[in-house]
Amino acid sequence: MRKLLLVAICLLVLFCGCEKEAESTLDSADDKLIVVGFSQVGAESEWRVANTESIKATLTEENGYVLFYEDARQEQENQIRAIRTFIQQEVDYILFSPKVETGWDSILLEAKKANIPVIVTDRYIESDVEGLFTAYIGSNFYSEGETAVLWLEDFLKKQSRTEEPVHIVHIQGTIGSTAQIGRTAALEQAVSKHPNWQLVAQQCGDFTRAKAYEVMGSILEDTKDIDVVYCENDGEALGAIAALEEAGLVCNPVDGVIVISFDATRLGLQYCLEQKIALNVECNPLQGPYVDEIIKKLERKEPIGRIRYVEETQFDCFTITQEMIDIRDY
Ligand code: GZL
Repeated sequence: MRKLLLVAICLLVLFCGCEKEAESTLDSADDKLIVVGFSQVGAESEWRVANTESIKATLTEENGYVLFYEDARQEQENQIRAIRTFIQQEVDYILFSPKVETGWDSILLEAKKANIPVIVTDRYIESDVEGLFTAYIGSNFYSEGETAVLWLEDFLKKQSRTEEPVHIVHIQGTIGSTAQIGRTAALEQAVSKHPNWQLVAQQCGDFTRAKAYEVMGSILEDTKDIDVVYCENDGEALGAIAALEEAGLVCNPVDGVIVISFDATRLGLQYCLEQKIALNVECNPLQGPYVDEIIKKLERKEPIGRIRYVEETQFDCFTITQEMIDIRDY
C-alpha cells in the first residue's frame, strides 16, 4: 500500500507544480521510510532559515525519511492548505510551525480524524480542544523575555539608573505568534514593576529587518529621547539600529542606546561583539534532531514528553568573543 501511495505522491508532486519538495526519489523509497509533511511559516529571518535547514538536514532519506516541505510565505491559509494536502497524501506525521497561536482547531481535527500525529515546532498553538497535537518542540518565550529584562534591570542598577526615567521603545514580532506573546509579556510585566521604566513606543516589526527599520524611523520622528530599544529578534534589531544610526544616535549600552535582541544568530552576535546590541538572548532553531528523536520514539511506541523545550543561553556585549561566534552553527 505504502509503495502505491508513494508512487501517487511522487506523481502528484511531479504534476501539481506545487512547492512541495519530495526529498527523495521513487526508486529509493521502500516500506521503512517515514513520510513527514512539514509546513514552515516562511523565510522571514536568518533564524527561520536555520530552523528550516535543521529540519531538512535531519529528516533525510539516509535517516529514514521522505520529507515533503511547504513554505507558507507568512500566510496561515497556506499552512492550512498544506496540512490538508499532507492529510490527503496520508503522510505518517505532520510537522508545522504555526505562524500564530490560533485558528488551527478545524484542520488539526481533520488530522486527528485521519489518525496522523501532529508535531508542533517553534511556535505554540492555543486551543480549547484537547489532544490536537502529539508533541511540541520549541522555546519558552516568556523565559527568554525574563532573561532579557532581568539583565536590563541589573545593568541599569549598576549604572545607578533606578530613579530617572528610562525611555523604552518596543518593536514586537509577528502579533499573535508565541514568540511575540512571550517576549512581550515579560517586558510589559517588568515595565509595570519599575515606575521609572516608560514604554514610549510599542509597534510591530513583524520579525523583519525592513519593517523594523520603517517602524523605528517613524518613532524617531516623534522622539529621540530613547534609552532602550527592545527588539523581538535579530532582524528587527539590525533594522532598528540602521534607523537609529541614520538619526545620529549611538547604539552602545555604555554611552548610547541599549539595544536588546533575541535569536543570537551569527549576524546578531557580530553586532553584539561590536557592542551595538547589548544583550542577545538565544532562541535555538536547531530543532531537527529533537523532531527525529520524538518520531523515532513514536515509531517504537515508546513514551514521549508532550512539551520539549530546547536548550538556550544568552550573550552580552561585555563577555562575548569572536571565538564564541565562530563556533556557532547558525
Ligand atoms: C522564535 C521564532 C521567531 C524568531 C524570529 O522561535 O518563532 O520567528 O525569533 C522568527 O527570528 O522570525
